Amino acid sequence: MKMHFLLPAIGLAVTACGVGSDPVEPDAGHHADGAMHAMDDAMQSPLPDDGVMPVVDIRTAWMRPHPQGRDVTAAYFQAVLTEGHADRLVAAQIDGASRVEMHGHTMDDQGMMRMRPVGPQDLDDTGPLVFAPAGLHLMVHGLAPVAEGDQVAGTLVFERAGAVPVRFAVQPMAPMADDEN
Ligand SMILES: [Cu+2]
Repeated sequence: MKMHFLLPAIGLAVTACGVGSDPVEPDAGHHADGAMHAMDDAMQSPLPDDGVMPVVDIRTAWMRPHPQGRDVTAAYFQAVLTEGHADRLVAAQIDGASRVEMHGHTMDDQGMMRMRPVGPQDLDDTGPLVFAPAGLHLMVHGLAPVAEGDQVAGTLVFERAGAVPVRFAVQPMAPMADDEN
């Protein structure tokens, strides 16, 4: 179930992560509270269990270089079920980062795109779960600055498939092989 709460207390103008040239929100400390996560978590329905243990393949994982003087950046990937039919991304970790949040974008009543923390994200066998600019993204806090050409290791944690290692290639633009549908 998707929820579309607005967060006036958090409210930040976006350009946010990846929409404009500045990939990072203007106020990196804007959502220290975890209230949103708790609400989303409470609404999760159980995954269908068909007896097939899901296997998740992570593709086109990349991360933007840090903007000058900032310690927040955004990371993207696609998660594909190569076995099984349903799973759920529940958390993300990135080596060296102090905090990684899953964010989405939503339109406010003035037509402004705003980003907000989101809860666990379901994936199924009909297509990839896509984290991409202007959509879902990982907000990466406290990582030592990365530059184009760097590789950053992390872990995506799925409810059933468990911890899946991922390696993010640092680059300013989405990979060309990106087959976003
Ligand atoms: Cu964000």
